[in-house]
Amino acid sequence: MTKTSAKPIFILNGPNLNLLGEREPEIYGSDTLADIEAMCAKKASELGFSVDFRQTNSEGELITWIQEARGAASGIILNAASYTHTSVGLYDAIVASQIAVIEVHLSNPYKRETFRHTSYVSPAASGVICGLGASGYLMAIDGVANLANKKN
Ligand code: CA2
Repeated sequence: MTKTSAKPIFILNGPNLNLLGEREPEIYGSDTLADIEAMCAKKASELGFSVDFRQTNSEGELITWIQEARGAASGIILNAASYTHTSVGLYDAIVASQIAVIEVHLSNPYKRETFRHTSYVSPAASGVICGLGASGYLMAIDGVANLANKKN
């Protein structure tokens, strides 16, 4: 069923992800963030959703966007990048948003430095996908669509 009236899926990206494709392709792959946005828009449209795809280097802006998503989004896909490992503010915003959040990471933080093994997002998230590169975003779109369809 096509849901042209469905609210957009917010896809929120944190600090330094604007650099994707420029450096560290062995860790993060060679797709740019614009490439990932285009893949996500295509995948979402096949499922009857649109995406609102954003990137910021600011923790406060990420929190403001999570607050905005309540009532305005079908769900959130969140790659909070380094703030994943540091931000109680993000945890509080996700809990307050009462909206499905799927945490995504391109790399597998658990295979990396120990400071990446803690996530302040995971305890508040509906699901977590990591280590699968850009395709993790597409899997997360499936996840948000399933959760949104169950709810409606
Ligand atoms: O694997 C992921 O998606 C991460 O969220 C990426 C974050 C990192 O802090 C997390 O532990 C895991 C870093 C994003 C920085 O992206 C860059 C891309 C190209 C060059 C340099 C940084």
